[in-house]
Amino acid sequence: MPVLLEEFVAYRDLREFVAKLEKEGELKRVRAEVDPVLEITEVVERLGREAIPQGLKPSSSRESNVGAKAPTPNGLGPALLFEKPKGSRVPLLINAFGSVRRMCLGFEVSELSEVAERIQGFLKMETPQGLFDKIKMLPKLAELGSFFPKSVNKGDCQEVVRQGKDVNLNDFPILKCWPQDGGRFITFPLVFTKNPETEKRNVGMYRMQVYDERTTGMHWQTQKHGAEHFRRARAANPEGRIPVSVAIGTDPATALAGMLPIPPDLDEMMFAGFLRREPVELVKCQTNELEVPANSEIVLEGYVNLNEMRTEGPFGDHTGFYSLEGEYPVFHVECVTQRRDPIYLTTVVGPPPQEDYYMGYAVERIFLPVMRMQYPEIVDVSMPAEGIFHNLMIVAIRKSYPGHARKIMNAIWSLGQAMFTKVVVVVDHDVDIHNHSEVVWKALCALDPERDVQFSLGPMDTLDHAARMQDFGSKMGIDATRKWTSEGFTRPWPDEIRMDEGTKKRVEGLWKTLGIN
Ligand SMILES: Cc1cc2nc3c(=O)[nH]c(=O)nc-3n(C[C@H](O)[C@H](O)[C@H](O)COP(=O)(O)O)c2cc1C
Ligand SMILES: [Mn+2]
Repeated sequence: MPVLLEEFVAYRDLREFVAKLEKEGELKRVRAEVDPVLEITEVVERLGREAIPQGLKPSSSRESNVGAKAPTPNGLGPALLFEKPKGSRVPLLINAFGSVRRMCLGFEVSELSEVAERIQGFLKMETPQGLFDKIKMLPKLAELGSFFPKSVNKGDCQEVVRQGKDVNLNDFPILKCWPQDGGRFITFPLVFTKNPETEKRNVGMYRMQVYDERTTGMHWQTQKHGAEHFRRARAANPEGRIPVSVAIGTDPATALAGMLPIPPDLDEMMFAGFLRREPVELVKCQTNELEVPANSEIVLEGYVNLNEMRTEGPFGDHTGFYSLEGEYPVFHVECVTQRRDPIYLTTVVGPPPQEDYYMGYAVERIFLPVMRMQYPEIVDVSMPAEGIFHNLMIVAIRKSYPGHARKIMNAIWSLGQAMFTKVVVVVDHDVDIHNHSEVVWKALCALDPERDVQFSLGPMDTLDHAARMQDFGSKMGIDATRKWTSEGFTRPWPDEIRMDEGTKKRVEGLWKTLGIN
């Protein structure tokens, strides 16, 4: 077993994480009044602009890329706790996960690969079947470490309860992020629903546009699990409604579980328990049957009508462009429960890199071993920030047979949310894929475009504004591996230029005598 469970004490809640960040010099308090309408975004942007050139510097390592680390992103500056957001008495936390270090602090590991190793350790316990079987084995891990969520009777998230007319979302410092945004958006929610057929819980992070004191949009995109729950319930009873609850601000592992690309009907709260190495405590909502993390700062309880849609957006998105208006379901808030002194957790998405790049990077590192269990030929993957997750995935493989690179492209397009990947570039195992200059150089050198580019059609990210239709379009795979005789390439493939060690050593010995520097 790679990790001793006793070594860890999970964060109780968000404020314990805030205290940790502060202790580690990773958080700044802003005592001046700043407006959640645009100004907070600009403060965060400014931090990012100052930090980026360093933050995204690629590793220059030319050594083995197996188990390669982060492109040493130092992040986008510190986490910020705005103590006096204009127009609200609730402090606002942002950029809490805006660096690899803070992601590690969130998961209580010194490197993200430790999380990956824990998963790998568990996955190795049984004969591999399919990828999904493996992920579904996670409940078995729960038997080992009892990571299943625990129901409790009381939660700090219910210290204050407001219902009906007392509900007012304007109590909270909800951001309007960008000038052309359709309004204020809750950007870091955990949206709880139940599969109406299996009763299984889902938790997704879906942004919510505030329409008025008690109504928001519910932007679950069509391929997401919340949207599937909605469709199934509507098919059974088009005039009905489904209960929905939204938790804002929990301990870090739980807060991040909402964005994890795990299979349908696998409980994100169980996965959160696995990540934090302690079960998530859930408390029953006051006005509907759902359960939410007892340690939440704020909970919105309510329902979504199955026959009601409303225009949502535009919204300055993680593509760096505004996603256009669209028709989405509407969330009616019937009850707000909260702590006496809640912290409002939020984030800004926008031109890359933003805080969500670091969240996505953690997902990339954590799920690599899961991919490698099914496809051991995959040595490593990299999703550059500029590729905004779904536009570009670089995959290094140990190539074993003709057409191997194309098999991997098709694998990526069939793998959970990796199905959205617009461009897959497959390179040989000896390319340092975290060094994007090296990838551009070597991939282009390995290419005969007509021969090596392959197109496919399938589901696309809703946010892809260039696709021929919303949610459907083409993908491109680039086989940038060395071509083999067995693939029809008959000329010899040249060696890469490298100086020999003897000469390097001799010049090293001579260096000082050369008078160059
Ligand atoms: C900051 C942030 C905002 C997001 N906003 C949305 C959103 O508005 N709609 C959506 O469908 N997915 C959004 N996502 C991605 C989902 O959270 C992610 O795809 C998740 O796996 C969905 O959960 P599900 O697989 O249970 O549906 C967002 C992710 C992050 C990190
Ligand atoms: Mn899910």
